Amino acid sequence: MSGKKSFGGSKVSSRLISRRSLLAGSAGLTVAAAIGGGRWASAQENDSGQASAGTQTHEVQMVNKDREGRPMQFDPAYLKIAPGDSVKFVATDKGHNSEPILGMVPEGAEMWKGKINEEITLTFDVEGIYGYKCLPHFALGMVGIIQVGDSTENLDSAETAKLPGKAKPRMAELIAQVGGGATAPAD
Ligand SMILES: [Cu+2]
Repeated sequence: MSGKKSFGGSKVSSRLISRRSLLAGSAGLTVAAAIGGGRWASAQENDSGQASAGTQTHEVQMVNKDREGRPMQFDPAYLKIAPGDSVKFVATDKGHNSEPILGMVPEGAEMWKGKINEEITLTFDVEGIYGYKCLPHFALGMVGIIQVGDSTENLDSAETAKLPGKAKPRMAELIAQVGGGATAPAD
């Protein structure tokens, strides 16, 4: 099997062989180097192709008013990403931060705590639902959800987290957007 594969490969490089054998006497060694080089090149193409189609960095803006006119928001407040993707919290407006809501992150996930005005980039490897907040504007409804992958395993426990003031109805809106979760009809 592998012998036949090599023949296929050498067909392509046979032109290289003859050209090189004109230049250099040691044709055998040159051939091996040429084939090896070709394989490395194609392997590199595959690697870079996977990288560009794979992990992405998404942006969440921290704003005083979102695109729909809500005051003190993350935008987008609901974001679905693939495991291994990153999220950058952008300090578009001043006075905001990003940190998880206790009880609203998957088991085994790393926690984070952004400082006020701090732009942080986080990589999410553990699948599940991540509820997070801006600490100064938590009760004003400045909360968000990042869904990593398709797992909704911790959705039920996330739904039972106690949230202050406007965070509660806002989070309910976002939970309704979670893919794979039960979407409650609007009142
Ligand atoms: Cu805020």
